[in-house]
Amino acid sequence: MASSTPAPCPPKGQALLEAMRRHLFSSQAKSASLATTHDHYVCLSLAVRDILLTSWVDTVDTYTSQHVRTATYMSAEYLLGPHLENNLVSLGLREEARAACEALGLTLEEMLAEEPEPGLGNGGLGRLAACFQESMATLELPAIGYGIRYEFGIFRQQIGPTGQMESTDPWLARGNPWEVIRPEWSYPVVIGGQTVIGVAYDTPILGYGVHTANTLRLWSAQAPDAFDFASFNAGDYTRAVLHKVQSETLSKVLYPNDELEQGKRLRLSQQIFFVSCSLQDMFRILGSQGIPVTEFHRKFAVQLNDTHPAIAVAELMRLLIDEHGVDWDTAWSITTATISYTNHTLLPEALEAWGLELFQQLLPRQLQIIFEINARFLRTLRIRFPGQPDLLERLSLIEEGPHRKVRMAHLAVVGSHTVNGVAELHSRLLKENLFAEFAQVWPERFTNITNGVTPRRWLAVANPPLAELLNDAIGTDWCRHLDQLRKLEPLATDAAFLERWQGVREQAKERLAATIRQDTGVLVDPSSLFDVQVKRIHEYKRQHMAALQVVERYLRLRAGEDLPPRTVIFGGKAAPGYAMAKLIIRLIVGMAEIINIDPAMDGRLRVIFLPNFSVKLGQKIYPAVDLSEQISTAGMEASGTGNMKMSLNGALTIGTLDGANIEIRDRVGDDNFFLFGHTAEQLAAINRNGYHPMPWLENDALAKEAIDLIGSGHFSEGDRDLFHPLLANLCSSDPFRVMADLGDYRRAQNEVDGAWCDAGRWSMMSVLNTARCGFFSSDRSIQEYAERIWKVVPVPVNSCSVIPQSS
Ligand code: KOT
Repeated sequence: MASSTPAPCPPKGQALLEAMRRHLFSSQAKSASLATTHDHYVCLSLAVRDILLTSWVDTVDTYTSQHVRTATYMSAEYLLGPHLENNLVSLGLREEARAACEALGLTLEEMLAEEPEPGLGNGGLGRLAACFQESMATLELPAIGYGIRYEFGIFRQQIGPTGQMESTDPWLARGNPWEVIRPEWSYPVVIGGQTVIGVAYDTPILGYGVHTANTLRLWSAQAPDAFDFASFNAGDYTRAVLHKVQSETLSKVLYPNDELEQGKRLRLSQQIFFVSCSLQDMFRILGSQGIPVTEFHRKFAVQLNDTHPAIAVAELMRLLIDEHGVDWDTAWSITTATISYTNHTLLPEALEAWGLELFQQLLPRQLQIIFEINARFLRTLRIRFPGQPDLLERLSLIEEGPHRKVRMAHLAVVGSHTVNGVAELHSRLLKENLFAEFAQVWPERFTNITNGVTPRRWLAVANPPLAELLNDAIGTDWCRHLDQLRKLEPLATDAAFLERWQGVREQAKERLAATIRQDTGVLVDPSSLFDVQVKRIHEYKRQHMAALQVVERYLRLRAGEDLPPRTVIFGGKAAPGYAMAKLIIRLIVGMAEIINIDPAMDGRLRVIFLPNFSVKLGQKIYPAVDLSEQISTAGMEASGTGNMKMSLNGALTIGTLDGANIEIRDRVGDDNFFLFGHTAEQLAAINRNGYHPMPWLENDALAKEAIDLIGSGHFSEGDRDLFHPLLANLCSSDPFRVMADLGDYRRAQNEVDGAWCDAGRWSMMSVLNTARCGFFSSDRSIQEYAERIWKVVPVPVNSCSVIPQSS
């Protein structure tokens, strides 16, 4: 531990310091001489928690005494990221905490580095849920987040010579100072005839600069009776603990598939487990406030985060009818008045459909209810659309055929009053394709709410130098009202401001360069163009197209072309069973190995694969991005949210007309966005005529050369077979239309090179990206959900704890 003269501590810092010392004794049971860095992290977290507890308790009291209408968000995933710094920023105590740490001879950075992040999500969907929780608290909306307390979150990724290697994420191994167990709020769930108990673990979600601290309630599975004494007494110890082990497996691990459904028994069990606990908890709250169950829909709005919690439709019906004695018709009006559903993908492989046999085994009563819902639904359809049996079959909740299945998306649509997509294009395609016929039946049910990201974590926490520059230039309001960033526009041509802007960007890039060196051993030049694609590895996101572009650049540099220096940075996890995605990682790693040591590159090209992309790592990366790669096949990325984080932090986007890219470009202006590629409509037309990549490839000598170089084993130590599956796929079916877009992608990349050479112009474009991105705040998204879907209004919390103004 560093020893230094204690810095003078401001009063609130002094209070934190005293609380840390107290917790070292009372919570960690240690003397200062034995305390580890982790002990100090825990003490600081507990000291911060002590401060926010007042708000948390007061928030619950306010909501309870005022019988407020409450939004509940049901999500199988929450990709929260670390809590400590976010809470410090929300409380306006970051500098005070820094001083307190320094008084103990520590640094705040050391403390922050100790926090394991709760990685309870795969990617965009889980991260969105986390941004939404924070925005709901900041907007002072009564809300509860419900989910699963996975003991192991998303796997940790290491990168070796053979690509991705996975290991477990025991994020709870050293305890979790941010949660409170509530054993008094436990509920039984019957799955496959066996009862499992869900126990509530609560985490406070603090709003920024307000007294609201909402609750994220995650369920942990427990066996009802830990021990089967009959078996134990009969000498069969293994059998005695079997049920306990089986039960607790339920919340053991997060499924690591992003946008791929595997139809596993445990997965369906996880879904009913957390959905049933959450709904039972809502009934408990109703009861405790003396509200009749027939008022359920007036007390609660339930938002389904994709179809993972769609079983809620049947489970709410079951609880109303079987447990609370409500008749079918009343139960159905309550259910459909309560539930709404957000769709996050059009990819067919992500659509959940559970085999009837499995469903029958695990959830026979819920299946019976689904059949009844379906029978009544089909009856109304038959009356409205007589003589159209095909239509009925297509809309049915049950997929017919040799393996009959329950279609969870259909259950969600039928059981909801509102269905939304997450960006304009996505919502339109939902209505035109996936749910076209549902949209004819219920046109008013479908709407769009474009995603957003929280400016607190993704600007104030991730990029303090930029936050400070903004505070100086336009005041501090932007953090709660991101539209205020507009005030930056006139400064985009102010030389003195641009110089400070450049300084902020350089700092971020130097910081990332240091991380890259630490994590990969590679030295990169912070003055080079940082070209970044970080997200889950998926063929539709086309990391392989970016990789091809890098190989082309390598060939051009070797041929003596003069191109401005670039550092191309990739990061992201591949689902462990997704061979093609893993092969793409392997290609990037293979390229990096050769290119980074090639003297012919003369520092003009570096390729980096940053291992274990996470919220924590994202906080270091997003502020340092010059060029944001958003290159999915048009029509495939529902929205994207990394695109927003990068643009908000001053990156320029190279992207297709896909997801929220379209809306980003509309706002930042087409001069400040590098557009390329076919539109979704153009691709649909190409598909109708029969797509083949060869004609595109035959006219493209550079692409051919790049593919040949990869095929020659240049990036795989002479192994010509390794990348064959990837290359053969690109040259035969090319399902994601890489070849159709590659030429235009190259043209746009050349434009990027040209623009980068005019540093002044680039800076101006960078400022305009930040200035015009205020729309993409998750506060705006949540405001729309609250007003248009949930009909939930802000309820300010008056607390006796003092919230200092923004830091
Ligand atoms: C995963 C499994 C089933 C259904 C959907 C998914 C899914 C979708 N997981 N992540 N997404 C992403 O969600 C983000 C938030 O809406 C979007 O920005 C992104 O485009 C989706 O790919």
